[in-house]
Amino acid sequence: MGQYIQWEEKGGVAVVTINRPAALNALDPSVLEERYEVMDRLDGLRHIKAVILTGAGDKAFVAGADIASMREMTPGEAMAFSRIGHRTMDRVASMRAVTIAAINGYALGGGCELAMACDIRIASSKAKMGIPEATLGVIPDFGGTQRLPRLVGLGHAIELLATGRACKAEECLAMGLVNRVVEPDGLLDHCMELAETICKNSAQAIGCGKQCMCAGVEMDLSKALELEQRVFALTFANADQKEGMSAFLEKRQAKFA
Ligand code: CO8
Repeated sequence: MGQYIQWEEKGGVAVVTINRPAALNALDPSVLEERYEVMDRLDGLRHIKAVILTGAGDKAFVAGADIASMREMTPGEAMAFSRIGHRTMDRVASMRAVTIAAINGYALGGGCELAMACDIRIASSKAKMGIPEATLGVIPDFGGTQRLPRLVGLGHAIELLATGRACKAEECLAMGLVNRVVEPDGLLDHCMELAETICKNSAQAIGCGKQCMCAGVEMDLSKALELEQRVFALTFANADQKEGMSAFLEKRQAKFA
């Protein structure tokens, strides 16, 4: 167990918790490095099919990058910090397993960016999300200027950037920033049920589909459709294709690797 990032495994699901509640789980370089190491390690564990990310305490998922450690930074130090942040967010975004952000409270700045690097976002009704960097004289820099408009469109993204306001969970749902809003007490159970459903399906197929979607949205449509055809054909080289289709025809539950 690290100092700030703790994780436990339940079946094929890893639950990873940022544990720095006194600073509302703010991300300083040590927290980011630890987060990178844990995600990298989990990516090497083939039996882990879903990863739930959450924050310790009942107040915050992550209240952003650590403002105290940034205040006196020079531009060069800010660049070094930015690199650590991007490396960590990219590590989360490129996980083989499906990643689920269980947003249990404030997800601001770097916290909102961490949630956006995940595949799926489930918010507690108490969650608040936003990018308040303009109130601090900086811009979002853990992927926020790129992932937010891709998720919610430029209009909502620029409004959130310019006002710096934190949106309630229902508003986040309406703009497509989160997949679902659930009661705070049921948040982790809900995410676990979702993860268990994911674990029943073919991890190979999900991985292939995720790659097509993530790469495809950055390509022109005709190239993306070609990619889909090639990856579809390749799934027939996987044992999971034989098992999944045989199980259906034999009227039994599929047992995927
Ligand atoms: N950094 C450091 N400490 C923090 C942070 C943070 N982001 N957020 C909260 N804390 C600390 C507070 O300082 C406080 O510490 P202490 O008890 O020692 O005074 C403790 O957490 C509790 O916080 P509050 O007393 O403020 O709790 P409130 O309930 O009154 O308010 C809020 C909760 C609204 C979440 C409030 O804490 C807040 O506004 N926090 C800052 C949110 C923010 O601005 N986040 C964005 C940070 S910038 C960023 O993420 C940029 C990412 C790109 C980085 C680029 C790298 C180069």
